[in-house]
Amino acid sequence: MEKIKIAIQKSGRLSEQSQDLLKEAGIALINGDRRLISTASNFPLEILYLRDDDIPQCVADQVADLGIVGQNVIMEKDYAVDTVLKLGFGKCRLSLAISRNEEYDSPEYFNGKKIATSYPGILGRYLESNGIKADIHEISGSVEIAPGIGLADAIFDIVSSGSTLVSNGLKEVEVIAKSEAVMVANQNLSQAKLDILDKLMFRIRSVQTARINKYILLNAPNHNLEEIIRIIPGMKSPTVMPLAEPGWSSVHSVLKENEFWEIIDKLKDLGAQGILVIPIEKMII
Ligand code: PRT
Ligand code: ZN
Repeated sequence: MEKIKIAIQKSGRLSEQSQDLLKEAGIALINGDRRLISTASNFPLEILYLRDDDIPQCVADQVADLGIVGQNVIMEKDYAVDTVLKLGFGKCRLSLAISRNEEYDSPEYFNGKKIATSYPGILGRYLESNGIKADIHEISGSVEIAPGIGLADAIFDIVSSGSTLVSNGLKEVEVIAKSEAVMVANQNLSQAKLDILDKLMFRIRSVQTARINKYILLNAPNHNLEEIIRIIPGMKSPTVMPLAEPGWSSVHSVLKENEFWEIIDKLKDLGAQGILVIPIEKMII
C-alpha cells in the first residue's frame, strides 16, 4: 500500500512539537528511536528526521512528500513546495536590531550600514523594496554577537522573547516578517498520496480545533437559563438537563479558551455554580 513520507526536524526547536502533533493525530510509531526514519503502525506514513534547512529541498525533490518547517526557512529561498497548513507553533519574527545606544527613526538608518544575518534572501528583498543600500554580511550562527565584536553595525535575525537581543545590548527596531511552523507538500503528489494527505490534514485540524476549545459544564438556576445559554451557545446549542434539585439545570457546552475569562464573571453574576472547564482531545465540526 502507498505510504506518504513526512520530513520533520531531527532535533531542535520544532522537533518535539512536530512529533507531538503527529502523536495527537493518532499516529503511533513502530521504531521511535529517531535515527533516520520511523514507520507508523496504524497510518500509511513514514517519518524522516532531518536538519530543518534540508527539509524544503527534500520535499521539492520528493525525497519526502511532506515536511514540517518554519516559514522563515521557506521564505529565505524560493522552494517549489506548497504550504498546506499553518501549525501554530514555533512562532517568531525576523527583525532588524541595532545597538541599544544608537538612535533610530526610520529604515533609512540602514543606508551604508553592514548587517549580519543568516537570512540574506529575506533581508536582501526587504532592503531592495525599500530602496536601501546596505552591505549584507552572511554568517551561519551567533549572529547576535556580530555588532559587539565589530563585525557588523546591525543584525537581522529571528527573535521570539527578545531576551537574546537584550543580553547582547541590542534593540529590535523593525519587524520584517513573522513566522510559524507550517506543513509543506510536494507539488506533484499522486492521487493516492493526496488522499492520505487529506486524511492527515483532517486529523491535524481536529487536534488544532480541540486545542483552542474547552468543554464547559455548569449548574444554572432555571430563571437565568436563557441568558446563560445565550452566553455559551456551543457548537449547535448547549445540552441542558434538569438537576435532581428543583429549579436547577446542568448546562454543557463548548467555548473558546480565550473567551472563558471574559464570560466567567457574567456566568457567576447570573448565578451559575460548579463551573467545570475540561480540555477536549479531538473535535470534529
Ligand atoms: O539543527 P537544525 O538545523 O535542524 O536546527 P537550527 O539550529 O537551524 O534551528 P532551531 O532548532 O534553532 O530552530 C528551528 C526553527 O524554530 C526556526 O527555523 C524557526 O522557525 C523556529 N524558531 C522559533 C526559532 C526561534 N523561535 C528562536 N528564538 N528559531 C531560532 N530562535 C533563536 C534565534 O536565532 C535567536 O538566536 O533564538 C534566539 C532568539 O530567541 P529569544 O527568545 O531570545 O528572542
Ligand atoms: Zn537549521
